[in-house]
Amino acid sequence: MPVHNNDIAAVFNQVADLLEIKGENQFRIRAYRNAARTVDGLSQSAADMIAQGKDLSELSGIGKDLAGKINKVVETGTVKLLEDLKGETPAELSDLMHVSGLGAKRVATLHKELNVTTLDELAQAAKDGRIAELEGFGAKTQESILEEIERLRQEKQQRTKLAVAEQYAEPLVDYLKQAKGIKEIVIAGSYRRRKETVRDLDILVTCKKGSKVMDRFVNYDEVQKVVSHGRTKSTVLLRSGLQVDLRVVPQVSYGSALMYSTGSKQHNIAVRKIAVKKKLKLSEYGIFEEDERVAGRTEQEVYKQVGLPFVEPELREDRGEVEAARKGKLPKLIEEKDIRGDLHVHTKRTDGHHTISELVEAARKRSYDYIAISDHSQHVTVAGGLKPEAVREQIEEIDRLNNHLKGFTVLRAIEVDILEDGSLDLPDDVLGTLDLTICSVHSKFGLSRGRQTDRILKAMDNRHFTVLGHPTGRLINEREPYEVDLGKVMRAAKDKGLFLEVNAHPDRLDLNDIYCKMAVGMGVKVAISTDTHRIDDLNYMRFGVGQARRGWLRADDVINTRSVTELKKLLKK
Ligand code: DGT
Ligand code: CA
Ligand code: CA
Ligand code: ZN
Repeated sequence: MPVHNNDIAAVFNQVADLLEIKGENQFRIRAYRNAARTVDGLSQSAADMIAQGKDLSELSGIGKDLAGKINKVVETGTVKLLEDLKGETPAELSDLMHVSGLGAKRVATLHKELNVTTLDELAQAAKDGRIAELEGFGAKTQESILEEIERLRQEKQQRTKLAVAEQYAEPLVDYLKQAKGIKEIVIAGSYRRRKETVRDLDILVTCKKGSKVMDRFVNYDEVQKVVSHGRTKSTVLLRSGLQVDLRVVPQVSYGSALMYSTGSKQHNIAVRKIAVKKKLKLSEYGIFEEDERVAGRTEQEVYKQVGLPFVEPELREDRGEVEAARKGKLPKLIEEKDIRGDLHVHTKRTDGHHTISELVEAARKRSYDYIAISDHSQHVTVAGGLKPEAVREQIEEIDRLNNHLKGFTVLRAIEVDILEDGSLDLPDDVLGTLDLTICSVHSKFGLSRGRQTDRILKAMDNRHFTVLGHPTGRLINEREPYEVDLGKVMRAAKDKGLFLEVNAHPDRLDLNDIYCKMAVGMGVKVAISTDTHRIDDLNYMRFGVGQARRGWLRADDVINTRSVTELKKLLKK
């Protein structure tokens, strides 16, 4: 099994947790935490970097010793230090550190005094009333520990896909907007950063004095449980299981509160560091110079005060955006209105639900200039994949349609399977009549990393290959990506002038944000496509664009921002 960056980060975080429980030196602990974060934020797999002979000690916060440890984790899945620590301190104790309100000291005490090692034992000890009796704990702490464990258990269940969260968020916001005296209302947090999944919704409101927005919130029909109800801050659980936080802030703090609750936490910390250097204090309440508020009404104002241009929410992940902002090198991100057409659309002929004409009409309503009809190829029998003869019929239909259409083009395409041996699922003479091909893996997900990569590379040798469809095959919360070396794939795409898809379907979002950033870094262009099966699916474009923005993509990095003439030139290369 190849070792992923988050596995390496998990090893370092666990080392840090166990060192902390042991009461070790703070600097040493912080070094491991920083290393975990650095590795987690890499836009490339550390294992790949090592394989390419790169020196990891050149990464910020990674010295020779840590670089050596990363090597060990890649080789063996762990490091000796962690195994030694586990010999002295039960590894499960690091889970307890995630119960908020329990720092390392308290975890150590609970272990020593009550022999608690797991979350279950902790819950039992709390239920028995044994925690309240410990010195420095008390009944209140005991109660909040129980609540925290319950919350953690729920959190461990899945994060909510962004598209699903939207379905709950939009009606709620419409409902809140009807409260008297409301001024601004915005959903901040990971939702505003357009992260593919969210844990909860963080809503921010400004309103006139005496507004009843908070009461309105806790009395919403869909509320299953009011977790807390305060004057400026409340939390509810919706029937869907989604948690929602609502905060009311004064207008003078709106910008700083918005920035704070948009996050990410790491981005906020990075910006705050810059503020501190300028002798400014940045908090959710505003920017203060010697206790005098100098900014806070708008986010623009807050960034400006610390000497930065506005940073788009999708970039706020502490993946280099603060540094880029400082140097005036933030990318001008792609916007949905830059998109001129959709390059992955299915019809009734396979598993879609509409005719080409219906799809054309819907695409024209979105002011597109073109769509590519890309039904499945024969290998996908469950979807009624097309045999060569059926592809020819479809091409004739497309050509006839194009003769009548003015100012709109239907492109001839196919979503052709990449077979196990790397060949494409249709003969060259058929593929040669198309404007583009979306080449996808739909079978044999379990191949080893080497074989899966070779399979795709071989497919890319076919001169009719244009776009690699949903490049990792993952389904969010449902199916892990297959093992593939996308670094190699992208290098081949770059060499041959081929493209990767950002599949905008909210269950896929594949390429993800990290891989989008990797593509930009390597100069590989992408197509953002919806994989439409029903007409409404064309609206998924916004999720693809959101993911692309999180991956630092500009309009120029995306081929379907081109006019049809320019696009055809790119496809011919
Ligand atoms: P999620 O909910 O896991 O999908 O991700 P977020 O980013 O929405 O996280 P959440 O809901 O826990 O917190 C919302 C924002 O509040 C977060 O993005 C940044 C801010 N925030 C939360 N805790 C802290 C903190 O301890 N320090 C700072 N600076 N900001 C925080
Ligand atoms: Ca959140
Ligand atoms: Ca929250
Ligand atoms: Zn597909």
